Amino acid sequence: MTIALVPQPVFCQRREGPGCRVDASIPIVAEAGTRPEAEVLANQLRRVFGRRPVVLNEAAPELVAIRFSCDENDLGDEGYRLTVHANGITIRSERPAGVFHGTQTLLQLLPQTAPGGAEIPALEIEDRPRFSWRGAMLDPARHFIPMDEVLRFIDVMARHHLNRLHLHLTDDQGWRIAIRRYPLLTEVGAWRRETLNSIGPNGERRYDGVPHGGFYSQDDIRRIVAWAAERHVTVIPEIDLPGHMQAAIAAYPWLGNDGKPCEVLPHWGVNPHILNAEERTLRFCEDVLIEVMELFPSPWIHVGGDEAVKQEWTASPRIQERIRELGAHDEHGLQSHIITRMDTFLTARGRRLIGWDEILDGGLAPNATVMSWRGFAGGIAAARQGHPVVMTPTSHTYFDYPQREDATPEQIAAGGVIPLERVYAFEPVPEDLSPAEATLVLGGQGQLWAEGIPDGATLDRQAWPRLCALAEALWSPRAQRDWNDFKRRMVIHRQRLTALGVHCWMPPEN
Ligand code: TNX
Repeated sequence: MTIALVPQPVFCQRREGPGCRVDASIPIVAEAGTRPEAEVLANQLRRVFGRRPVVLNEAAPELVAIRFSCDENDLGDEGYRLTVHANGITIRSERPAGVFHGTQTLLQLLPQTAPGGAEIPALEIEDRPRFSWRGAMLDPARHFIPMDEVLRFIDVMARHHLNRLHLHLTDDQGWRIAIRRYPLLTEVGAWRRETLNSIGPNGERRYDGVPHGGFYSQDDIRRIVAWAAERHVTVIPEIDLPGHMQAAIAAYPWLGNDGKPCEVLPHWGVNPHILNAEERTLRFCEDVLIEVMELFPSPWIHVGGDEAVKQEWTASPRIQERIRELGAHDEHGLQSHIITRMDTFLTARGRRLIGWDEILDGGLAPNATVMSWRGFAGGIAAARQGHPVVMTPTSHTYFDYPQREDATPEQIAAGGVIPLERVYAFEPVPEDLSPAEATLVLGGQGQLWAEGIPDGATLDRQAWPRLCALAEALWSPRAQRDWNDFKRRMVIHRQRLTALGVHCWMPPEN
């Protein structure tokens, strides 16, 4: 049997002697504290063996079993030691997250289906991540993503030790999270009349004439968060403000600058509508964040801050007066004032604000974490000011861009091609950072902006296998990265993805 793990563990060595035969009769013995991980593994093994192994709290030492323990002290929050020998399989860690990562590696050592059981060779793996933020971003705002797709996506993420799911829940084209206090956000804001589907020869926009929409109820959100938590994935919600808010302004025109009704936007691109800065509007943002915090236990709450076009603010006498009232100097100062107010609000409630790198403009809020998307420069600037950073540059992590050189000209125009090899070469820590500044780089994340992703199969082809390459860039030691070896492992790994129902795209030469 060829061992082909993605991401590549820190240390993996085969041992002399017989391996371990595993079938549905092998019990999982979960020490106190690891029962939830055992239940998830038992369910996943049901798919392999056709029958679910039993989960026990303890068992005689001579019983051949899959054993979990959490009493190591040198593996960090997420590390694990996985040993396979004739007498059984052990996964040891410091914490349940480590045990979970061990189970996901174990699944990669088994065939996708083996009703009669399978043999795993004797081996030893010791593993821990290089970065703590190994993320993916989904954009249900542009095209709604049904619940089962989100849950399945989390499963495949977890299989690669990815541990942060950023949900871009609101944008001009749709508001996707129910907020009790403002029901029109979803009654109105979750639905658009139609969607742009092409540009005509004279540059005219063509629409499909088909209404589009959907949203997650608060119960749906709780289900996503719980499903992710069982897989040690933290879900980071994003409420994008003060720009990218047209769906909310369509629902509540008093949030905007001209008070006139507008519609949920049916096309793409950077759009001039922006929130006003009245006290009532800032309270609206805080009210929304209160319900968001009730639903998402994540330490980080994302408030967007990107592409907030200031022309409505410049043109509005009322906003100019407001800038003076708040002592904000100019429009950038006003943006900074709004973000800093949200920062204070979140910090007082024990959370941390995170935003796109435009939150640097006009001065960074004191507790902010920055997602650096316009290259690495924003991340470097933030780290130099002592702020944590997640690297999300368009050059390596925009998986809405095509991955093949033969993409259509429109697709390429959207931002250029990002082939698998480029993702594999992604290095989140820029060389110009000092070692102390480098520790502020939490990791990186792949973005699946969904203007061009109308369904699950397209989502899969944009996401996979690039997220496999990203997972390895973020998990495995830098010195171990080896593109040719990765390509070889991917030939096998791709079959696993296919068996999981993932529409994985691979370059023709592979
Ligand atoms: C820029 S990245 C955006 C998104 C678009 C994306 C398309 C960022 C913070 N804003 O609104 O969907 O480009 O690639």
